[in-house]
Amino acid sequence: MKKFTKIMLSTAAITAVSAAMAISAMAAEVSVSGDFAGKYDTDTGVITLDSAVKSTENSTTLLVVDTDGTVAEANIFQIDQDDESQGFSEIKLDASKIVDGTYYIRVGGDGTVKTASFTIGGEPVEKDTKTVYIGDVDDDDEIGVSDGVFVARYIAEFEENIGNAGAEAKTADDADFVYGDVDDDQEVGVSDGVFIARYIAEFEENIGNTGSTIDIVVE
Ligand SMILES: [Ca+2]
Ligand SMILES: [Ca+2]
Repeated sequence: MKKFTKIMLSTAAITAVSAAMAISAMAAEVSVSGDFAGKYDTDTGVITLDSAVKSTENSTTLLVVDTDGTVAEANIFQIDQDDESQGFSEIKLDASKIVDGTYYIRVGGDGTVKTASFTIGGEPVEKDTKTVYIGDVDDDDEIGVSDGVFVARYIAEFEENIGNAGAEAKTADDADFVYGDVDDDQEVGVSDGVFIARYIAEFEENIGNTGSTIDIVVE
């Protein structure tokens, strides 16, 4: 005898996660991976499994979504009893209640347990950034002689009067940034000094990125 019972329970377990955590605004789709694959759409709250996990004649398969791998009534999102044609492949969460964190999807009940997980966010979305001019190492928002001097002193391994030359930071896109590096090789070397000097002399070629702006994350 076949049953087609599907029970959708509340999202209480998810909402219990600290509301202080930021709701992620990152990529609209997050991949689900583990014993099975799928994706989670952060906009719609729909989890789609690539291959449905099918029940057998005498088993019950549970879909449990939780944040620490435990199974409890409150985090059983779907009970699929022998829906042989579909198994289940899609489930909808309340996207507005999902906060950053790692979620585990556990499918079992027929003697085996399969687990997959997905992670939303992981770090604050809102970062303080400031716009800097590439090559500006004395932090006066322009490229001038002192920047060239500071970079030259940094290259000569002076430790004073070098401004920010050689200091590392992250860009708003999470790329590495080194103050004074205008040829984008992640270090400050002679070519950076030459490019900055050429920029000051108003050359328009062979100046690297000197004078361009970039958004830097403020620690
Ligand atoms: Ca400057
Ligand atoms: Ca460089």
